[in-house]
Amino acid sequence: MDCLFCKMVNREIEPDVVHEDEHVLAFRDIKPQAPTHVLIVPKKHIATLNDIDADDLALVGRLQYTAAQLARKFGFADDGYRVVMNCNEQGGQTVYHIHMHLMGGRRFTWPAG
Ligand code: DGP
Repeated sequence: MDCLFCKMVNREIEPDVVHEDEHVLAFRDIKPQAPTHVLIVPKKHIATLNDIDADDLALVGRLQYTAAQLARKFGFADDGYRVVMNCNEQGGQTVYHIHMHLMGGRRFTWPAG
């Protein structure tokens, strides 16, 4: 399958990994939007948030759990941080394998652009 994040999961491309377990890989974003910007991806290929099915609920929860664990590890859990999941073209999705952006180390504004 010609999916960038599957290639990272399979190590055809070597990402800068910050966490890995049986179900999830987390690595640094190539174009960081914050002092720490990590992408948390399920090892299972799911193209968009619209493609999540009932069997994936624990997996999606694991993405959020991993984000909170990493926020603690990076030291910004208490100060605060931003998690984002973009869906489809108008949502700003550019890689069609779901991923959670975890960004920390600066103040974020709202609403998002
Ligand atoms: P999104 O726009 O939500 O689909 O986010 C895709 C993110 O993927 C974007 O922040 C940039 C990042 N990205 C794209 N190509 C690469 C790559 O080759 N390596 C890494 N580490 N990140 C990438």
